[in-house]
Amino acid sequence: MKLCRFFLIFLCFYNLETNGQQLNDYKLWLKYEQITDSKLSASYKDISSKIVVGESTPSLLNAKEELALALPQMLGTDIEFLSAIDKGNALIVDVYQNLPVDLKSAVSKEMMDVKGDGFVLKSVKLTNKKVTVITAKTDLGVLYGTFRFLHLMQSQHLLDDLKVVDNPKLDIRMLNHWDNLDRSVERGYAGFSLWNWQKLPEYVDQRYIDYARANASVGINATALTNVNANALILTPMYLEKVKALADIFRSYGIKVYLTARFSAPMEIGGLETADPLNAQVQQWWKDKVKEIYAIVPDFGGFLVKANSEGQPGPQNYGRNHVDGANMMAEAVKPFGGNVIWRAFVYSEHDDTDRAKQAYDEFLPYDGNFMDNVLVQVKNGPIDFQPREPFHPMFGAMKKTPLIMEFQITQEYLGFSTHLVYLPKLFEEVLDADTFQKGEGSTVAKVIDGSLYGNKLTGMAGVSNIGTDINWTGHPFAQANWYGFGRLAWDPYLSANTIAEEWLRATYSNEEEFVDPIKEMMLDSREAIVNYMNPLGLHHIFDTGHHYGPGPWVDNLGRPDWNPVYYHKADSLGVGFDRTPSGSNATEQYASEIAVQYNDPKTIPQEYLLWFHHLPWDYKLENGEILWDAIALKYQEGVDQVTQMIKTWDRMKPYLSENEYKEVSMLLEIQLKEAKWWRDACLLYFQTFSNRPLPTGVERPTKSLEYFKSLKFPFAPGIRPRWD
Ligand code: BDP
Repeated sequence: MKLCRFFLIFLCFYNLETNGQQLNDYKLWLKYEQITDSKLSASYKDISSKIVVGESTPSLLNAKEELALALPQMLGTDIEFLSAIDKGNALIVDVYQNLPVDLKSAVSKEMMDVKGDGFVLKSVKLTNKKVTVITAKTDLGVLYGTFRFLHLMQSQHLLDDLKVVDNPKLDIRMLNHWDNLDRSVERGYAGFSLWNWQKLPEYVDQRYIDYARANASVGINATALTNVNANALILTPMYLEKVKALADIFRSYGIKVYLTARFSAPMEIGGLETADPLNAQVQQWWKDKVKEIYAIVPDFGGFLVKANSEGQPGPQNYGRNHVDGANMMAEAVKPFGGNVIWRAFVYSEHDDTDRAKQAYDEFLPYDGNFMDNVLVQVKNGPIDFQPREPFHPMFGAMKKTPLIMEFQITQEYLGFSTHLVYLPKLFEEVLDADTFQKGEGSTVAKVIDGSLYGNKLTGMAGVSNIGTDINWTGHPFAQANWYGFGRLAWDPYLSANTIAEEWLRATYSNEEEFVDPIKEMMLDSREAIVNYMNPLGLHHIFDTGHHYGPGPWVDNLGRPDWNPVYYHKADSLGVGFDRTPSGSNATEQYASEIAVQYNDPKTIPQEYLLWFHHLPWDYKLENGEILWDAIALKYQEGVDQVTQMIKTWDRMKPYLSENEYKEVSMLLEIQLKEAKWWRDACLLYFQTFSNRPLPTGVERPTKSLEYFKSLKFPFAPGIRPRWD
């Protein structure tokens, strides 16, 4: 029976391979291609052809299945599963407590450093044989260790003398799916939602299993299935049965399911007249609902809540506050060990304070008042997932509340799934940023891993970029953003460089001549998009609603803070948002070390210049350029960087299959076209204020500003559905 399952999985992958590049992309970074280096292959065979795997739990069985899938492909030979170590070398894969005594003592020292679902990989010499041990305190740890072991093989590390101890540094490592029940995905650019609600619970798509495998392979252990702009129906019995089916699949891969809770659910599906969090009936409704959920999904993670934000209902509708709302739900899930993740993405149309300041102003007074199973989820920057933002000032300032980082993996403001942009570079920049809130070295990473203030609950969330596209993420390189998010959620101190290399080796090739230049290309790609979209601290100048393409001229939306003109404030005198004490004074929300540096246009890092300053068009930058020229040259630089990416990719043809080459090559051409569109549209528009010529070196636009303004995209993907 088991063999049969292995065979089916194998067959499934085999078939995919015969069906073209997209199908090969389906396998993500788990391609397990044959090792061609004969020495390495011989050494791998030596240590991993005979395997003993503990079979006591479903997670261990998953580890076994993964080995059964991966090793024959990589080694080009059969492997043998044994029930115990015999005379020869062996790979042993089991929880520590089940290891034979001699192996236990051989790894006991390393095991002392293992925490939670961390693991040990170790080569152990026993008389006349070598045993490679993959072990952990938990079965999930063993599964994580197995994936890491296979990854080391895929990336051709020597495994003869293994000694790895690795622990997850954050507790909750979660994807947030902005998936609607009609299977549209808000800000989704890779097809429809993976969750086929209509066919669930009976029909279990192989995709659910492969999704879980991919997540587990990088340590992602939680998923919020539904959009933060929530539909209360997900909490009804019919949908909960479907949620259960998914949770049952994900469980053995260590993935807990969370749901988004619509605050008004007690009224919409509970028949109550209010959703006031201080109302006893409402409180009881949530308690009963939670009890019902846990009876169906015993390891339910908890609720993710967007309340009183962009029109979503919340406690403020009843004159209550975020603490009242979050604690009411936290009280309900507490007896079951659940969490409430309460989002801090709030800004109000009735408040004319700088939008960048509002979340901090609203949440800081509540610090210390949330229950201990509440985490406040904060976006990486104070506005909204822009190509570059300074880190959110709540990080470091909110000392008594665990903050969970929210990154956006889906590229709402970064070229959808058409542009090659390697996001771990952006994530790393935020995680490494120094908040100075407890002296130098108080990085954002230390805030979210709990080490700065000793918070007990920790986590990182990423808004998913996954959909039904065969290659999962639309752009093959967007897979690296899913991968990289997972790796950083596991260890926020990893470098974007290391992660790019890991991903490239597992996904494409181990040839240095390929890995090195393509890694450079990935690492540069984030700066390229900043340059051709939002250079020097410009932000939120996207076209209305869909955020596809430039719209710096937009000034007609209902709320001032939805209009690009609110953010760039271009006029005949200059451009930029004054957030210093002479303006909105947003800098006061940062530690004084930062405020002092940012308040002065001479000392602020140039990449944040126009985020914090309104400066004259002829303001002289350190390099002698005037601001207008610098903006124009940055736009041009972005376009040039994409041209360079195309050249680099072209040089890589010998290392790629025809299809591999072609799919990225076509996407890069679109990226170049759109980079030029951004450059020309933005420069023509800003030129109406600067009244200056384009500096030498900047290509002249071939279309007029009117042309760019006339472009309309009513069917751009990912638009928020009308019903919410
Ligand atoms: C913005 C998106 C919007 C989301 C919102 C959020 O444009 O679709 O609903 O964030 O995070 O980035 O709640």
